[in-house]
Amino acid sequence: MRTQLAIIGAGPAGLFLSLLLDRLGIESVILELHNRQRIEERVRAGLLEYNTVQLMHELGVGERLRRQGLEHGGIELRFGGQGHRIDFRELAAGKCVTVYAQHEVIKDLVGARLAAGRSILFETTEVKLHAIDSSHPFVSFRHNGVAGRLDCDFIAGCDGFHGVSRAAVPAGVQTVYDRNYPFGWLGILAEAPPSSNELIYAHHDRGFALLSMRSTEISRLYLQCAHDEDLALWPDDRIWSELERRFATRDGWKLTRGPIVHKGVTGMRSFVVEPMQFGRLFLAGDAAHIVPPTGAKGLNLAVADVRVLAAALDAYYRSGNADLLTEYSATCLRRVWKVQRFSWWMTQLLHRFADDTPFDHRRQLAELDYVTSSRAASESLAENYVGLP
Ligand code: RFL
Ligand code: PHB
Repeated sequence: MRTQLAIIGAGPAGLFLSLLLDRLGIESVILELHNRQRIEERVRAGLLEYNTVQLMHELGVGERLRRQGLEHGGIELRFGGQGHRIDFRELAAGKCVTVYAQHEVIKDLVGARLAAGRSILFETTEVKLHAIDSSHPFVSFRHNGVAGRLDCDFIAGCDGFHGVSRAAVPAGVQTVYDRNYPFGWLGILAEAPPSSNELIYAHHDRGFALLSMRSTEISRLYLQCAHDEDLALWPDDRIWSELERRFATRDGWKLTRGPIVHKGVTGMRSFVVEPMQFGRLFLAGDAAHIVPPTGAKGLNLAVADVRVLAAALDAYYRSGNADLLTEYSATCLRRVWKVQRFSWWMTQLLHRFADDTPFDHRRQLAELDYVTSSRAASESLAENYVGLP
């Protein structure tokens, strides 16, 4: 089999890339480890930046998003028992964000790709990258029990943090920048109407909590917990009581309870590998970087990477000019590091760290007070949250 671009992984990075390339007349084949149902049901992100939403519309996959997405013109930061709104429309040039689940994005993208008659090889195992530092790279794999080989011009490693692409780069070429946080998030989906129209990021002595949603009927809520928290210790009632304590306000705000239909624990890390390219292999999305979810950036950053890659491949195939491909890593990393900074900043602002001193606690509260009372500071938060240009 031969194609122009072999794409490893049908997550947001791989799927957006394939649709962008299709529009440019560049052929690609996607190799995905899991089956269609599994990738279309995986519960993950929920918040799309302004630019991600625009791209869905440009690619002609925004129809369900237009109907079902919930536009949010602000968020609330809650601390000291009081809420403070950050108004994006006023502070970020009229921009807003949209709540629309990642697995719905995946359904829209997979549907569009298959409807266009392009393939995704689901349940492809034993993917191995070969000759990535030559002009004839190829990928070997097993599909439907049969060994296969895909020859290509370039490979896009879009296979997430645990994929095989990053590991194909020879040792010593890349530098890893890594930070683990000594806590995780316990996340639930509940059949309960969201108790607020907008997201609430709550700072509390007992730890961080986040109120988000998936629809007007389904709430998505998170609690800061241990990174290896045992879910067996968290019956539904304990989760709701803990959420109520962390979201409590002085004026008696009420959290609506409902049946919990999904529970999970997510670890938190910041991770960047540099450079994001080696030979004919280009890493994109979580394969190259991870951010803690506090800034809601992971999916959006994956989309930003593949936009850069698609534009560089377009220039290459149109004119033979490889300059943009050569600059791919440096171009992406400028955004990656700004998003890393923002995600770290939101994380350190809102979470409780085990070694926090009373000084750290007072400093956090002062920073929250500053962010919610200074126009300059709240503008900076809003500009980063809706997505840097
Ligand atoms: P993905 O989504 O991990 O997709 C990688 C794909 O590659 C496949 N794969 C392989 N295929 C072939 N061969 C192999 N050897 C393979 N190994 C893996 C996988 O099956 C998968 O289909 O990476 P991608 O495309 O880079 O997308 C990244 C995003 O998924 C991720 O950053 C976000 O989910 C992060 N994130 C959030 N991002 C946001 O922008 N906004 C949010 O609100 C947000 N909230 C979150 C989040 C992530 C969370 N968790 C669970 C980590 C909330 C949470 C709780
Ligand atoms: C979510 O809805 O899953 C979500 C929203 C905002 C975040 C992280 C996750 O910062």
